[in-house]
Amino acid sequence: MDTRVSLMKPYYITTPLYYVNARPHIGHAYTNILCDTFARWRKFLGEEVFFLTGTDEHGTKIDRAAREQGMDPKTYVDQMVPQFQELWRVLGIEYDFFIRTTDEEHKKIVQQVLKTLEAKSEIYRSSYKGWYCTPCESFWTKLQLVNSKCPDCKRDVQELGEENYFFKLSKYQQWLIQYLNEHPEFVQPEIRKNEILGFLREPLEDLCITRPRSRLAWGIDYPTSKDHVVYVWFDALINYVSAVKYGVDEKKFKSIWPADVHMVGKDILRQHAVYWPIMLKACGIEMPRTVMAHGWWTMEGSKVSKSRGNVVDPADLVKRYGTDALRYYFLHETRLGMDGAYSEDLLIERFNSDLANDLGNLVFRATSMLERYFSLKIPVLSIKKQDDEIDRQCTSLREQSLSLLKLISETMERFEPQGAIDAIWAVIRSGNRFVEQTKPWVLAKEKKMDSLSLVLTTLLESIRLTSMMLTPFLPVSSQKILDLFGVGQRPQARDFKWGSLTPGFCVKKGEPLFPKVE
Ligand code: ME8
Repeated sequence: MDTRVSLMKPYYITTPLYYVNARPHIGHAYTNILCDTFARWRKFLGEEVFFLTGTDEHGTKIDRAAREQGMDPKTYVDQMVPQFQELWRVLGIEYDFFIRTTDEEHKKIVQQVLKTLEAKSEIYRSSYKGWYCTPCESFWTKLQLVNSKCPDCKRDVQELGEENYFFKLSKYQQWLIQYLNEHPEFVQPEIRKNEILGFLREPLEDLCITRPRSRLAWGIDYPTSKDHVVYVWFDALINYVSAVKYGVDEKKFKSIWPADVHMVGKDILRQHAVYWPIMLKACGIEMPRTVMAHGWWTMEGSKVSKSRGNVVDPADLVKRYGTDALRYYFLHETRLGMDGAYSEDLLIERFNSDLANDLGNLVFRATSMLERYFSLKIPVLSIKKQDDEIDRQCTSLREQSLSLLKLISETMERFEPQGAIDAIWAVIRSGNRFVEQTKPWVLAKEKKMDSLSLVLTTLLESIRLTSMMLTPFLPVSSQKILDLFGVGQRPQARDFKWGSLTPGFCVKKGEPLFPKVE
C-alpha cells in the first residue's frame, strides 16, 4: 500500500477536460468510470478524495462547432456543458469539482502563470512559419503536410508567417528524460513511458503557445499582447492546478496538490507527459505522481470518436442495462492500458452470465434457502464441531472471502481494476460451488440443523463481504445486496470483518438484481 500521509492530503484524481464540440460518448464515459472507481476505492479505504472533471471550451474546434450551429462560442459552450454534467449524473460519477476553462478564475490563473513564465524568461516572442489550410482553418508545420497538402482535407495550403509566443520546452528535454528514468511510476503503463522516451530521442521543439487573434479570437486573452489568445492546450492543462486554487489560495493548493493520478487516454499522453511536467517544472510546481494512459475503445477496428461518427450514447446503454452493467463491462473487459473492441453483444453476454447467473443467482439462492429453512432469520451457531467435510468447506470459503481486501488493495495499487473484479468473481463462483458441494437441501432433509446453520451463515457472510468489496465497482447493485443485510450506506475497509451477522437478524428478500436480457 502506498505510504502517503492520507490524513493530510486527499487522493487527487483527474479526468481530461473534454472538448464540448459534440455530445460525450462511451470513450469519455470510460475515463470517468475508471476515475470514479479509483475514487470510490480510496473512500472505501477511508481516505479523503478530490476528484476533478470538467470541460475544455476554447480553441478552433469549439469556435467552428459554434459557428456551424450559428451561435457565438460562449452561448454554444453554455448549452453543451450541461450535457456532460447530466451524463455524469446518470452514470453516478461522484466528482468533487467540475471545472470549465471559461471559468473566470481559471482564465485569471492561466494569465498569471504566463506572466510568471515571462518574468522567468521561459517565454519568447518569435515569428513562426507554417502552412495554413483555409477551409480547415488549421496551421500545419512542413513535417505535418502530406504531399504538400493539408493532412486533414488533402487540399492546397498557403504559406504564412506569424508572430507568436513560444514556451521553452527544448531547454528541459534532458531534465525530463532523467525524470522519467528516475520515476518509473510517473508514466504508466510502462509501454507508454517507453513511447515518450522514444519521442524524446528526437530534439524537442519549443511550443507555440499563442494564436493571433486575427485568425482565432475564441481563447483566453494573452496577458501581454492584445493581438494574441492562448493556445488551447496550454490553457487546458493548467486546469489541474487552477481547480485547486494555484496562486489564489496557497493554503488550499498545498493541501491538495500534487495530483495522485491524471487519468488520460493514450491519444493525449504527449501533452500530459511532455508539455505538462515541463510547464510545472518551469513554474517551480511539484510533479504529479502518475499519468496513467488508458487504451481506446474501438468499433470495427477504428477508435470510437466524434470525428469518425461511430459513437454510442452511454445514457442509452444505461437505460437498457443499468449503470453497473456498463461499469462491469468497461472495467472487466479490457486491461487498463490496452485497447478494447466495443461490442454490445458481449456486454449483454457478460450481463447474463457474470451478473445475472453468477452474482444474482448466488444472492437469490442464499436468501431463498434462508427463507425456507430459517424464515429469513440468521440462525444461532452451535460451537461444537460439525461434520469434518462441511467444516473444511466453510473454512475454505471464509478464508477466500477474507483474502479479498489484501488482494484488491494490491491490484488497485497496480492500476488493475480488471484483476480486482476477477478476484471478487473467483469468490462469487466459489460461493456457487460451495452450495453445490455442501448441499444444504440434503442437510435439511437429514435434519442436520447445526451443519445447515453453519453453511448458510458462512454463505451469507461471504456474500456480505464480497458485496462490500464490490462497492467501488458496482455501487448500485452492491448497495442493494448490502441493504438486505442491513449494512448501512458506504461501508469501509475497517468494517471488513467476518462474523458481523447476528443470530436472529432478519435478512430481507430482495427483488432479482439483474433480470436477464434477451
Ligand atoms: O483531448 N476510447 O478532449 P476530448 C477511450 N480537451 N477513451 C476515449 C475515446 C475512446 N475511443 N475517445 C475519447 C481532449 N476518449 C482535450 C483534453 S485535458 C487537459 C484536455 C477519452 O474531448 C480519453 O480519455 O477529445 C481521451 O483522452 C479523451 O476522451 C479525449 O477527450
